[in-house]
Amino acid sequence: LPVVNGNKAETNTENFLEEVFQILMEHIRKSNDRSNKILDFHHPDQILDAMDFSLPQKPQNLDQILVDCKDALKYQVKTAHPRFLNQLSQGLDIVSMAGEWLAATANTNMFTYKIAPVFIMMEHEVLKKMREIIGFPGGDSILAPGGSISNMYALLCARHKYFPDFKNKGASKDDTIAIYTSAQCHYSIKGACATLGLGTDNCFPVECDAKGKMDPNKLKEMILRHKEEGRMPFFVNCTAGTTGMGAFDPISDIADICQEHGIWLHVDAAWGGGLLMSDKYRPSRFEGVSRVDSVTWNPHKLLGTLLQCSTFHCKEKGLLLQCNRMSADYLFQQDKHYDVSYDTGDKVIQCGRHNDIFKFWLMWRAKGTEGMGAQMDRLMALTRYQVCRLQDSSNKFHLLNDEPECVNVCFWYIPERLRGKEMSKELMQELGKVTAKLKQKMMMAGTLMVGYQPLGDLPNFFRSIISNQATREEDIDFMLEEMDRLGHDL
Ligand code: ABU
Repeated sequence: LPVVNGNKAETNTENFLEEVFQILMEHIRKSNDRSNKILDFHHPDQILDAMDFSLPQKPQNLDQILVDCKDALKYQVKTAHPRFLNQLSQGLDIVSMAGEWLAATANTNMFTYKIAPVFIMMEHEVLKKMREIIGFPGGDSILAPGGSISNMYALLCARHKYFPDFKNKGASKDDTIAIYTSAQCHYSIKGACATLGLGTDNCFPVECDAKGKMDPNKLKEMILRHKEEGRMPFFVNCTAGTTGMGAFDPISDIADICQEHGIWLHVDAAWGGGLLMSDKYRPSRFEGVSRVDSVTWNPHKLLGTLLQCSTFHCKEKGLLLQCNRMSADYLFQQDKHYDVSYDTGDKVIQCGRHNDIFKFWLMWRAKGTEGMGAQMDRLMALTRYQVCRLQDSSNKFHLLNDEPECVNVCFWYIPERLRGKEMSKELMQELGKVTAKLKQKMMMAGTLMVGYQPLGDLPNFFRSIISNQATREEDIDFMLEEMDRLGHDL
């Protein structure tokens, strides 16, 4: 900061940053104090009145800048609050946050070893370790801006492998291909088909069983039928942890089918990937994962690394570079004096790339692989507790999945007027309406946040997620009581 009022630049800088630090600490304290609200909800027009968003012609002084910082956090939803059960990403891992602060201070781009030597080596180490956990003996990986882009990389690699001309010639005969994914997969698979010119019409949803898992027999039938029709099936996406129910598709059975038909198999473990760290849950959730061609895994979800940290892993080394290389000669000169294979920038579709690794590396060092496994087991134990508590109150809550495979607990809240009735289509519709109304009451009360969604034929239901390490059994008890307090007369 510049010299102001005769104070040295260094003193001004330190004083300013210490004030910012106090604001950040206050937010952390408030987020972890259960007596505080999660949010103070304002409609968009109200928030425009409450805070000054204008961009002034003249500079504002630092006192105003500190007020701006305070206001930004004042109106922000406290996603680290132990009763924020709304999103897959939640909590505030303190070591990971320290890593994010450090990464911001280092402020480097991640495209070349030249300007990010330490962080590039860290990426190398972390991604190698993640591939080992998945079961890829070699291969290649990259960090991407979110799970949707990671999933797109999977389709990009598969497209390049099966249609190498596509990179140069574009979409010329795209009506003969076929891509498969479960009907309950993340929408990014279809999105990637649109973005990559593969066509959403060529992306076929495969039926799921009652638990939300892809039915391999249905997949097989579709592949055979499409082959007879002259299509070329080339990509199957398995979801390991669906966004709604948290279901895991049977990877091993699907790998058998893909192997028989020579189809690329991707596992979207953006959500459920954290369970790869658990000796208890990995075998049942990820049987066969080492056989697949690529994996998406987002540490910023179940593992609790700060947003964002999304990884993509490809079994075949060199493919990412082949399909994305543009050889920009101002960045990726091949005659540099160091090993240019550490210039990772040409493997990705971005140029500028944020340092998303340090916060994950630091967190992993602080917990160890064992610590992260234990954290996963604890989240699953909390999920079990939640299921039991909901079962104990079955007059007030109707569970949709008695044995969740991940930390997704799906249920309806039943207000007094609808208790004791036989479940029917009409009742479900009514409970779906209650769900949206109760969510509104929750938001206005600011004491609890639980997400809701419809799924297939099911009308709106609550989907409670616990991925915050700060959440305890008492918060689950609170959730049940608070929902009943707010919703009994709906
Ligand atoms: N698939 C991105 C995260 C969605 C969620 O938090 O519910």
